[in-house]
Amino acid sequence: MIEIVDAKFITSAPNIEAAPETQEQNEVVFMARSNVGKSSLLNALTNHKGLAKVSSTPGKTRLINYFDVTFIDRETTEKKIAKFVDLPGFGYAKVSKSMKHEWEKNLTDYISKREQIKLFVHLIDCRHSDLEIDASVSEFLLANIKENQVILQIFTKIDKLNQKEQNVLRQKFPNSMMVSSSKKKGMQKVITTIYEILYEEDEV
Ligand SMILES: Nc1nc2c(ncn2[C@@H]2O[C@H](COP(=O)(O)OP(=O)(O)O)[C@@H](O)[C@H]2O)c(=O)[nH]1
Ligand SMILES: [Mg+2]
Repeated sequence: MIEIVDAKFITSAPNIEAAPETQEQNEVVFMARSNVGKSSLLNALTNHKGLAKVSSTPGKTRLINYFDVTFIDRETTEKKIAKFVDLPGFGYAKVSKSMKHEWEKNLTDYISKREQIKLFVHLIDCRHSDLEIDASVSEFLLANIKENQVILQIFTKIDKLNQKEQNVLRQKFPNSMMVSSSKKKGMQKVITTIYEILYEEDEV
């Protein structure tokens, strides 16, 4: 079994130029519209309540936040380090137009140019699976992704859907995952999947 045994905040950066200079391609980038549950998921995955501050004010965080995360394989007791990157929420309305532009450029720059990224985790609120903004994010990712990078789509707040609604969503998006951070559902599967994408690519 794969577990996350340690997670700690490293630093924040306003843009790609200020991002940490690292060698490995071990960044897992979490991206979502504001309020989709990104901070809650980061906290739940790392079992660390205050890691990413769960903010009630949409779009409050405008910095790229870095966390060092330690995985352990319980069978071999081998540990591996990754960086979880909390990108600012997109589609945030309460800023001026010019600021919004500047800010979106920072995000798109980061996504398209940061070579340390291995995995893009795109979070979508399960109750709003057809929003234009998420479609354009998916499109942008597909257009800009490099050969050895991976996209993982995860629906959040799955506790808000009944079983039938969950099944419909699962059929519609068979390659996506579903989680509930508040009910701690789907965490193990997400952790294992991230681990496999980061470290077991050669064995597939
Ligand atoms: N029902 C439910 N609510 C959630 C879940 N995850 C987050 N929330 C709530 O959604 C709101 C936004 O969560 P947050 O993690 O701050 O979203 P972020 O803006 O994407 O970082 C908060 O009120 C959370 O309590 C979940 O799995 N289920
Ligand atoms: Mg947040």
